[in-house]
Amino acid sequence: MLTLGTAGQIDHGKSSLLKVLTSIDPDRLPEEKRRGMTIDLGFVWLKVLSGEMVGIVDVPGHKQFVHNVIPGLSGIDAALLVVAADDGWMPQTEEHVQILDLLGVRNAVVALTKVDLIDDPGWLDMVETDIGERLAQTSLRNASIIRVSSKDGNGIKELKGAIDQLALKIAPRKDIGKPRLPIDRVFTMKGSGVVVTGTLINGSLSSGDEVIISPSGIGAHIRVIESYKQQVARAQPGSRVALNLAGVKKDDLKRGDIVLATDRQNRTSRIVDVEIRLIPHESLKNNTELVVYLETSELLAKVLLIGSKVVQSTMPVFAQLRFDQDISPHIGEHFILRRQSPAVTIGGGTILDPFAAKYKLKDTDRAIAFLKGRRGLGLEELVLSEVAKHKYIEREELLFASCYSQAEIAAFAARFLDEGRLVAAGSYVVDSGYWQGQSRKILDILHREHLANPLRKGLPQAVVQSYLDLPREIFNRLTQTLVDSGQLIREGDTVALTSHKPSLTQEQEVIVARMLELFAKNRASPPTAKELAAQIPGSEDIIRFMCQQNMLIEFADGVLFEREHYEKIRSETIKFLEKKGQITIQDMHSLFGFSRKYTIPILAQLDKEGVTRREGDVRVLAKR
Ligand SMILES: Nc1nc2c(ncn2[C@@H]2O[C@H](COP(=O)(O)OP(=O)(O)O)[C@@H](O)[C@H]2O)c(=O)[nH]1
Ligand SMILES: [Mg+2]
Repeated sequence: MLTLGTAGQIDHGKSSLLKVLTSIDPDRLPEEKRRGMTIDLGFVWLKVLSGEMVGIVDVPGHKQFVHNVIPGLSGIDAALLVVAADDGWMPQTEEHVQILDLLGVRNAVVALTKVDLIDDPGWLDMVETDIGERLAQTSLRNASIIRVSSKDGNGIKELKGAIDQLALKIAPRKDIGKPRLPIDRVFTMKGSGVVVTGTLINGSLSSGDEVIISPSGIGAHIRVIESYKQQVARAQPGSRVALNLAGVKKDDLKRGDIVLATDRQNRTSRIVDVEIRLIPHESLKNNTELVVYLETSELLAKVLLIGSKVVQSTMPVFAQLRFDQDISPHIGEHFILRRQSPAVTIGGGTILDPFAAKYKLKDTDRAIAFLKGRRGLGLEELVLSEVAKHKYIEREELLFASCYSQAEIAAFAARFLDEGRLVAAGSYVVDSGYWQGQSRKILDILHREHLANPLRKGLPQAVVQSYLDLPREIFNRLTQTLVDSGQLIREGDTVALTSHKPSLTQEQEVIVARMLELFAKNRASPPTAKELAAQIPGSEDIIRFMCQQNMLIEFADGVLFEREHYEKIRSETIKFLEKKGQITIQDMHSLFGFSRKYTIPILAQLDKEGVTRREGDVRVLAKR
């Protein structure tokens, strides 16, 4: 499936040529018939040698209608440039060729029309030479020139042959599974409702599909698809299609909107980083508002030059387009820049970052480095720079708005994961530099924590995570990696540096000795955490440390016991139970001298440990 577009000066015979080539009149509007000129886009089609259908978009050649030309030429595979033999190269030939060049159209055939009007073969040679020289500077430099007359049919067969050859040469449009139909016409048809037309790219659409209109996000249903006046179940990328849509009104749709297969494709943006190139003898000042033709839409945007104040040559420069409305842009899309008044084409460019942040002067170097890497649109650079830009990104989201399929993108990501240039963390891919930075940050946070609180075991993971602002999946993967590599230890939900050994200072050792003395002196009523805190400032950390070191054990309500003492109580309690079968709070009091304040937490602890079991007011041995 292939789409051609005509180009060239008004009255050079574009529409007549298509009529002879295809037997279809591309001029359909009553006004076009009356004035004998093309005003808006026309569409015809042709079967080529391979049996394939080739759609042809006919564009108006009058200067006044360039705003209709560009939407027609964006999305074409090849150009049919028409130059009248009597006039030769004219201003609109020039402007259309510039547009084709800026849109990156490389395939073309030139029809030198109206040769029936010229008797002097020398003249024809001269015009051909002129055309060849002018095209030599453009993307159309390889186009062949065919002399034709729509009046007497001379050369039409040769032209058809050239189109056959072109169709064989051009690689079929890629199906990347993300169909886009930039709408170039909207109309209603009696009995079937709203119809939109355009050149389908990047994927296929089927009748019955639910679709999304961008940028509005309105949903619609494809009732019928026609391609070259034939009803088809499925339309292939590269073909001209007309969709009969249900569920939308004509007023909801306009040229420039895009039919997308999924809501996910409708990621909108207003700030886009691009590379632009001016046509010769044009200049552009920073912060100029221009008309941007992107796919089939006509938009206004402020153009901010990145790293320069003015452009005065045809050397490409980086820029930021700030649109006054939402668009759903794609990496690699071409666009045309025109002035508002006078309405002239001054250049064009390619989208390099569809979701850019507002450019600030201080970011210039970084922005230029980033865009330089992307200008070739190579997937390798795009993947790496995209992950670097986001630091981490969900795999599914990676370069979704690009001219590549998700499978192609995933294959590159997988390679970089293997090579360690990216890191996988759950559903995310993470830039390896960022990953290492975050690892260092975790180690640093813990290092500082251990310095500040040498007695503490470490920090709860949640606290460390709160310093980092990372998705849980990535944080968990990061800490796990640090644990696996032996840099971190994890106990419960606490993490610490492996090198960290909580230890006491000399003064703290004195405090510990004092505390142990208090425990030894008060066997039946050991001091609680609260009581210790009141007597000994700074005892909280020491108590926690002593618990961690198994010197103390803490029960409910801050009741503390020396570990050895508690273990003795436990074994004596078990002995008592083995003899008596049950134990009461009174028994505990007579055995150890404990008041309820101690007995209840101790019995609760024994229950918890599975030593005892409560039965009414008494404890019995738990069955083991
Ligand atoms: N003698 C002659 N006249 C032609 C030829 N092709 C087109 N014309 C005439 O040129 C005029 C403009 O043609 P049209 O196809 O509308 O040009 P367009 O503006 O480029 O689409 C019409 O009057 C056509 O009849 C040709 O090959 N020979
Ligand atoms: Mg015409």
